[in-house]
Amino acid sequence: MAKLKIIVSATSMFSKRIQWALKLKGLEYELSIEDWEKGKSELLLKSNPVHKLVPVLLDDGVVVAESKVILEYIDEKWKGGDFYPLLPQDPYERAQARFWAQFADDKVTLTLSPSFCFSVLSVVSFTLL
Ligand SMILES: N[C@@H](CCC(=O)N[C@@H](CS)C(=O)NCC(=O)O)C(=O)O
Repeated sequence: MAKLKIIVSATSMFSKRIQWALKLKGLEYELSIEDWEKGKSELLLKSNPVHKLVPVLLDDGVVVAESKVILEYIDEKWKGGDFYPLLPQDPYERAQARFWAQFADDKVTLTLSPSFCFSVLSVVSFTLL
């Protein structure tokens, strides 16, 4: 299997949650780090033409964008056995996890300073994972 690649930027909290998820699953990956000062890379523009945002996951010929979509893809593709489940099994608990993940994206990231926001989203995402 080709190694997973994620397109990220160094300070992106949305990118970090993908890195944590892959680590929790025990999957190896390589990073393609955007340098915003140089503009967006051809790889990013080609891989996420709709939003042109990081993170993007490249998995053996398929491309997945949007961090929560990527998390669900990872959780559904690498499940069972020794793979750590990112979402709880119980439907209500899954709904709660999704609710707070959405809350973090919609509210916390918009209303707090970038550094504090990063800390809060880190805690929230990690709790959910
Ligand atoms: N809803 C997206 C948000 C992604 C996002 O905002 N990415 C930022 C970095 S944290 C980005 O790529 N910014 C570059 C830009 O705004 O042009 C997700 O969850 O993946």
